[in-house]
Amino acid sequence: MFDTLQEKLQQTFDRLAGKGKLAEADVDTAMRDVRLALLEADVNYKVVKDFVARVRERSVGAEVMRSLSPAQQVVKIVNEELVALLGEVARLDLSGNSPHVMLLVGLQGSGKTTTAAKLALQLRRQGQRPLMVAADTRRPAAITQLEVLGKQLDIPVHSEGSQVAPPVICANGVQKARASAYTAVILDTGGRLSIDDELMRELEEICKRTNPQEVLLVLDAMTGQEAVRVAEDFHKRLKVTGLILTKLDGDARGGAALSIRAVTGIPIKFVGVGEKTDALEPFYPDRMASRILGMGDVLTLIEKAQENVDREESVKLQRKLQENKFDLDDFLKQLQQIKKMGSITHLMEMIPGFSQMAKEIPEEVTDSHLKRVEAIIRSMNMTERRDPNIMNASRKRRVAKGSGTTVPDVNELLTEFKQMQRMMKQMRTPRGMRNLMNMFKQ
Ligand SMILES: Nc1nc2c(ncn2[C@@H]2O[C@H](COP(=O)(O)OP(=O)(O)OP(=O)(O)O)[C@@H](O)[C@H]2O)c(=O)[nH]1
Ligand SMILES: [Mg+2]
Repeated sequence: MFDTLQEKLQQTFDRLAGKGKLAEADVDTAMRDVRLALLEADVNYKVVKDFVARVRERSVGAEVMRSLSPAQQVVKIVNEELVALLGEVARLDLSGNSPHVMLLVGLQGSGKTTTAAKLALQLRRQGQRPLMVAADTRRPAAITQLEVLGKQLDIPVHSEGSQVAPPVICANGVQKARASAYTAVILDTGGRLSIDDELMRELEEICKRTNPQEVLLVLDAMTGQEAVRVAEDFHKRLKVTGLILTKLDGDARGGAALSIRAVTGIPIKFVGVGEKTDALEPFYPDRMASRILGMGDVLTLIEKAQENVDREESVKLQRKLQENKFDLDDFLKQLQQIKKMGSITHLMEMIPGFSQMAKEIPEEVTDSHLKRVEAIIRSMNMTERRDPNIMNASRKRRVAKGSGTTVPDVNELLTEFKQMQRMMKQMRTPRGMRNLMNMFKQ
């Protein structure tokens, strides 16, 4: 999902990450790249223009936070603006008396019938009793398609063949729902290759007869700006209450998702992420933004760091790393900062590439391991912490006793620390860091 855009933005941020301080010129270059990336992703021209202007203004004037590097701040601002662009969390309106009538509309092949089934399944999982209505009488196989899905999910379908007019079928469906205590009715309507007057009149008639609580416009995300135009046209004739963007799983660009809310003002309520009936997700702007930025939950991580890590302290640490003077006492300080941020496994889960690994390590293991490490370092005196090479047999025995561990435990820590020092050397360059990450990914 959104692979191309993600890659482009990542490159932009990588270039920024090399900079200690951001000059206005750096921000300008970065914003030019962001602008290009968004335009290539087929985001609406005006939306891009406003977006970049907002990010630029905030980045240049941003008050410098102690805990974030300037580049991280730009990422944070881009993220916040993406979330704002994507809109708010908007749920289905299930208030008032049942049955709640949901009308699905959209062009041919956009995913209405599939989405009707997906939606019915979600509603049932929420404790509703859904009824689906087959009101697409134009395409011969359309009714069967919905009936097959209904059987598969064990959700009833109301149909009357293809000779009855769709508004009548819909009205009867709602009537039946009322009589049989169904709590939600999902109306699957026919699509057209393009919007025409006949289709619109039919849909208006259905609205008049069934008074739907939700008019959900189903759009194929892969059609990009075309989807945005379709949404505007539908909205002129019907009061669309929400959008469902389908085929996001195949959408490498993301143009529709990023523009549609800003251009039409209609909230995205669900996204379709696959052909299976459970591949429908409620839409969360914040999660979508982090997906676009390709950062797992790195942003949450940045926020945590912002709360807990003193930037001056980390600059000092960085200098030590560069001069290769990182010792066990620094290590202890690092551990304490990490501890302040929460459990290590939880932190790892938020870093892309590490999340899989984190799942494989039971939490008790890492956290109890950390406690032991901390106890051992605390039992060492400052000279030992600064130069672990002086640790001989008797010193090791003393430390093991003081920390309630064993000599093999102490040995293990000293070996680990040596390995870590070696790794740190590699991490001093961005390239080394990337190699290291790739190593973990494999
Ligand atoms: N990958 C993927 N495919 C989807 C998604 N939603 C729908 N599809 C596929 O898109 C195709 C068209 O879906 P339909 O549900 O038949 O579309 P429709 O809007 O009902 O089409 P008409 O009834 O002809 O107007 C089918 O092959 C679906 O499996 C999705 O979220 N992801
Ligand atoms: Mg259909």
